[in-house]
Amino acid sequence: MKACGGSYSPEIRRKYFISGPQWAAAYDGSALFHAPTRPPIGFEEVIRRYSEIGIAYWSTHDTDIIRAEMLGGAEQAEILGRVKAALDNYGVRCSMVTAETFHHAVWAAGPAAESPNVREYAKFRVCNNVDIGHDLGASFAVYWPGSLGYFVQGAVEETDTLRWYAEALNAACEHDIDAARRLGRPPLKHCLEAKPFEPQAEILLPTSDAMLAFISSGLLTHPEMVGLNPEYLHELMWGAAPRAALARALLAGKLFHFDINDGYRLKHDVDIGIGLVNPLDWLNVLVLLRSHNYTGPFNLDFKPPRTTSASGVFEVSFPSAVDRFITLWEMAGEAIADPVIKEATDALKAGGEYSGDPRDVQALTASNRELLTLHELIAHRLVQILLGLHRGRVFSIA
Ligand code: XLS
Ligand code: MG
Ligand code: MG
Repeated sequence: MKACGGSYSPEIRRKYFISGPQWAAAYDGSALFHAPTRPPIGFEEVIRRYSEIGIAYWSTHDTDIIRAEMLGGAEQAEILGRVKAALDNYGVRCSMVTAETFHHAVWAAGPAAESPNVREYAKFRVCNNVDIGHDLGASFAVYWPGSLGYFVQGAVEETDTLRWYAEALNAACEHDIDAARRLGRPPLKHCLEAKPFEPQAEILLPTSDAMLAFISSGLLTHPEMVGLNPEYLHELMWGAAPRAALARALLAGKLFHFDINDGYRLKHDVDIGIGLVNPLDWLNVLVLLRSHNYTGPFNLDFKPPRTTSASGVFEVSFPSAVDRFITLWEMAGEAIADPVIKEATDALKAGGEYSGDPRDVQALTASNRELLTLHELIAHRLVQILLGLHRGRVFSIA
């Protein structure tokens, strides 16, 4: 890392609303066909290492820190006490909590299963998650309904399942309204996170757009409390342009939280660190978010590769991901202020000079013909900014 250079100090890193998930640092390398490659690690160590790196915020699933059997009991209070002590001790803040409704065997038929008892349990879990969030000082609750779907067709009735899922979210929002009032805190921002496939074969809310429709379907009692936590790769996985998906969320006023990572189109959820696969697309995503004053968290929801060692997770994975984010964010600022891009964009917006018959299609086309070459010029300029060519970086050719 020293030889690579270009890293930012922890003080600089702390200026950004970047959060490190408990589960990302604790990912041991296991997968369907893969045994773990790293030993387990607890929250105290993760919070300490995040603090050293300069990751100012921490996020967690309920079951990342509290075993399912202990949730809501005396052990929960004891563990949360230790979490708060670690956060205080290392100067890290909890930004987001999320209820795990996909891993445990109880969710075999999902959080909105046919069984009323399982659905009651799901309500307990999301309400308890709200309590954990307030206790830890979080501002966001995330819901990833990855188990809301099926493997085999015909047994699951989609409209019932979606109604039942809405009931759990309604319970969480109503519980939150009471909790917030009681505690004198603002209610949490409740964020839905879509993924098009995995772990179910077919998912009932597979994209951020499907979730926007669900939020305004009339099924939610508090749609104003519910927004999105898009994940960069989850949009790419179904073949979307992540930037366009984010733009639709921005227009709806629902871009609350953002999971950042990278990967490949139409593949499984490889959760690679931000900017290692699609740095140009990432630059463009951040140009959009900066221009629209997005102020929510950037949550490092990636998985340190199985080839990275336990110390490499904190020596390489996290600091390098944070630093690529900061560099791309600052480059996005450069792109927004770039005089060439600005002049080209202004010219495009002014349109070709033409004052003849407004329905003369030939003349209208001709008046914009030269101007539209600027699209490609802008794209070239963005690549120049990404590669440093705009600052005079050149290669001498023998
Ligand atoms: C899984 C999701 C998950 C959520 C939180 O693919 O990204 O990690 O972000 O449950
Ligand atoms: Mg995620
Ligand atoms: Mg993912």
